[in-house]
Amino acid sequence: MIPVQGYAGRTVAVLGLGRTGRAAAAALEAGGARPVVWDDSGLAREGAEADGLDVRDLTKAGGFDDVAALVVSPGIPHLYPTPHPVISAAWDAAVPVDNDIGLFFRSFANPDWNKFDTAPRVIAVTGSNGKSTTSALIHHILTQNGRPAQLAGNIGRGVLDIDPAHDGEVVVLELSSYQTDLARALTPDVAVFTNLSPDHLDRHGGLGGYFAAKRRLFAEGGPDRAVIGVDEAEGCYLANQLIEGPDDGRVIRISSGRKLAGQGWTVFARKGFLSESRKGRQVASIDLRGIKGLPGAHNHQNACAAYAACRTLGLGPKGIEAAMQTYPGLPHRSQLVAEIDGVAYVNDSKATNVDSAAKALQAFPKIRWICGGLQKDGGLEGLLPHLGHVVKAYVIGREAEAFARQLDGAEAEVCGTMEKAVARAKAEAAAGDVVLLAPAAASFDQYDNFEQRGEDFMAQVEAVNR
Ligand code: UMA
Ligand code: ADP
Repeated sequence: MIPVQGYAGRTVAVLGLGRTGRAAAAALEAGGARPVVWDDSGLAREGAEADGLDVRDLTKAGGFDDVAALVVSPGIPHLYPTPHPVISAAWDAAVPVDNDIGLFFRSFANPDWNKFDTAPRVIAVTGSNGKSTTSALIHHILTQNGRPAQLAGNIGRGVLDIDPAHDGEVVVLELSSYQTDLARALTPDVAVFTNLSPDHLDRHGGLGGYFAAKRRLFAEGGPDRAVIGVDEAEGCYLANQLIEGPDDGRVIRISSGRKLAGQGWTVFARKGFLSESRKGRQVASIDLRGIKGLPGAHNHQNACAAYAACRTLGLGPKGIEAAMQTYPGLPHRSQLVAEIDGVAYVNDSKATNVDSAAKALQAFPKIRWICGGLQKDGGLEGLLPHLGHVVKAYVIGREAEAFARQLDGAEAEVCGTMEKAVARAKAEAAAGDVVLLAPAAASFDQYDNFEQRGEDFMAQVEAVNR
């Protein structure tokens, strides 16, 4: 754990008692602060009390009287669609609101570092899609190349939960827009922006607010190096804002599909080949096509981002390539679950928005597509140009009929449940087909989360192939 610095002897309020809040409370205590905690769920409060935490009703008048700061979990709205009442109360009491990421950046360095040969570094990864894959891939490449590394953040581990850094260690943090928006300190050594497409718009008051939240990672005085995906206008704008001139090597532009020109430092992938250029000359290339853990152009974008981030730390192209070959992939992201009678079953349950599903639909040639769930703002129009590889759609979810009606140009069968969708897809699939779960929707209408949905898919695949 990283003991939180700066609050010794003071009371700090913690709102939300999931992974973030629990780790924050423990880290505050380790740094000598007195955490007082609150959660809207009675069950969470009972659990905290049983573990000896000091539960305080922060919604009551006077709840912030002796409080130095409020630490908020990312799942709790701090501004849109409406601020959580405890956050409004902190504002009224003029108590600074922060999150675990802000505390982390102010507490990570410690006096032990004076004895280190190599100062620890932090790589932070944000973007709409590909954050987890890019972060996990960077972590894998580093460890395979003998560099000590830890992985935390939105990928599932509270950042304050990691161990204090060793000599030369690299901490890889996946950061969501919820996390970058609220943090009062954001100072990674290397910051990565993968791409931008609409997601979580309700929490940011629209696309502009969503982009502004992610941009905070690159604010003035921020990273020494920035790795920026320039496949959308927002990335081009961001990269341009950071450079001092055409050959500014602090900014590495990356692309999947576009040959990047110019004198700067670039990494791009085209037709399955990654290419690195500096000062207008190619310095390395990698054939990505046979890498099992990174199928499709979207994963090639992630490969470019991870490659660039590792290059900033001085790793060589050959070592990076060798590590990519052994990248095992993450569950629920382009995960090959089974290959039976020439039919592949791929679990991409994490494709919860239109852009990520569209990318998955381009990664395989003949697709029996399981989709549907709780639709996000913005509709499904963004998917329609990418249905060319879909042999047939099998639609699940409570609103399956309405979802299916929007899939103009693809044959769609309303299945409702995963059980039926997998059974129907299996019955109709021929050798060479891919049965792909890439829902383009959130899972909450039928499941607790995307992981549970992916696990159901895997269980049904096993059941029909038994
Ligand atoms: N809570 C309230 N009031 C509310 C909402 C929630 O009291 O109005 C309480 C809940 O009762 C619960 C706690 O807050 O006890 C949960 O907090 P949380 O939702 O922030 O969950 P954590 O367990 O702390 O997990 C968070 C991230 N969750 C979200 O951003 C929603 C995890 O990302 C992250 O892995 C973890 O911190 C560690 O950093 C998950 C996620 O879904 C994977 N992220 C989104 C995404 O990837 O799309 C952004
Ligand atoms: P995040 O952590 O940003 O949600 P993940 O690596 O978990 O990203 O991938 C989420 C989903 O997005 C995957 O299921 C995959 O379909 C898709 N995806 C992965 N990388 C990219 C990318 N670079 N661009 C677009 N979609 C992607």
